[in-house]
Amino acid sequence: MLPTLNREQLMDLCRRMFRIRHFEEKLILLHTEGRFSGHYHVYIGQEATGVPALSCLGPDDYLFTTHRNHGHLLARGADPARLLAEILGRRDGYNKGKGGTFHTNVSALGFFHTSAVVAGIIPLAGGAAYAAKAKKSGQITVCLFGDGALEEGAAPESFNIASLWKLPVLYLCENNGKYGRGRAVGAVRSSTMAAYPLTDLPAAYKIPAQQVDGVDAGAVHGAVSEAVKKIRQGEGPQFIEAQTVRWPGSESNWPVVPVPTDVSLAWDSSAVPEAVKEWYRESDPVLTFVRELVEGKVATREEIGQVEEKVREEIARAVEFALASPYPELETALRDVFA
Ligand SMILES: Cc1ncc(C[n+]2csc(CCOP(=O)(O)OP(=O)(O)O)c2C)c(N)n1
Ligand SMILES: [Mg+2]
Repeated sequence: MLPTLNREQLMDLCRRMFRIRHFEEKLILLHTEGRFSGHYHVYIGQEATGVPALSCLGPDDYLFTTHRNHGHLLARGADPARLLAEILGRRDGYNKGKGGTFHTNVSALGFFHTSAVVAGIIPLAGGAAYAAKAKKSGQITVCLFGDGALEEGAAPESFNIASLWKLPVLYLCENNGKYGRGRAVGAVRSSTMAAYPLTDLPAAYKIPAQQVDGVDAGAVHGAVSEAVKKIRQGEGPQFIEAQTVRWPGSESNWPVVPVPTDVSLAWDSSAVPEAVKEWYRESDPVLTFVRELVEGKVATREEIGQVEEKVREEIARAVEFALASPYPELETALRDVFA
């Protein structure tokens, strides 16, 4: 389902989804070429959650994100060149190369903190929401985390206080189904939680909680815009579990691209290896969105192809920029860091 937005807005969502997909695929390539080392996580397969969800926010709202932050930052408008430079540990990165993939943060876009400590941001998001409420600033906070974060004690403790104090915070839990398959909303899918569906946990703290198909941009946009409206009206915290299907390229410890994304895969999947065809046909959020744009007569295949081409060029420029950026100088190692 397409979000209820005008053509220009829908094409903007399309552009941002392509930007995430091509950025991440290029990043994987750079890693296999040995251009950077260490562990990293990509947002492929969750584009139809982050992009429409963050489009519902105002420019002053606060965000918190995790080890899977690249997609959230790009969805919010981060410059792919500076983001890539950061991930590669370069001086021109958003955090002068000191945050890296796990802690890239863009405060100018409202991101307060990025943390690879699973659930570490959930109490911090409560603090930001409390501050906004105390200052009556009207800002809301969006806390983006994975299903695994609910296993941590920090989650229920934060839900309790957020509910008691009616804090203006949206908990957007992206359940990428590490141990589950299929995407029927309401199906029993959890990570290693004894509480399921996952919405039972916030619901126990009287936080309105719902599940949504995270591959369906329209469903995500509808649920998030409704939740944001309620939070702004002073109704307190809201919880959304967006269910996506894990990208087959993320099955092993190190991401691998089974087939490079090209818009043509939306209509012809013959180039996709048989073993992963089902995901690309049924669960790829970018290809699903593109098909909906064409079926809904929002854009032609050619027009969407042109958007993708521009994104490819932009990502190629980002790679050039990031690789040309020097590493930080040794004597700056202790600057801008907390100790
Ligand atoms: C407190 C803590 N425990 C364990 C880890 C190791 N760890 C990194 S990612 C991850 C899985 C997180 O799952 P989820 O929150 O569902 O995010 P996903 O990677 O599936 O998007 C774990 C356990 C960590 N980073 N922090
Ligand atoms: Mg997960």
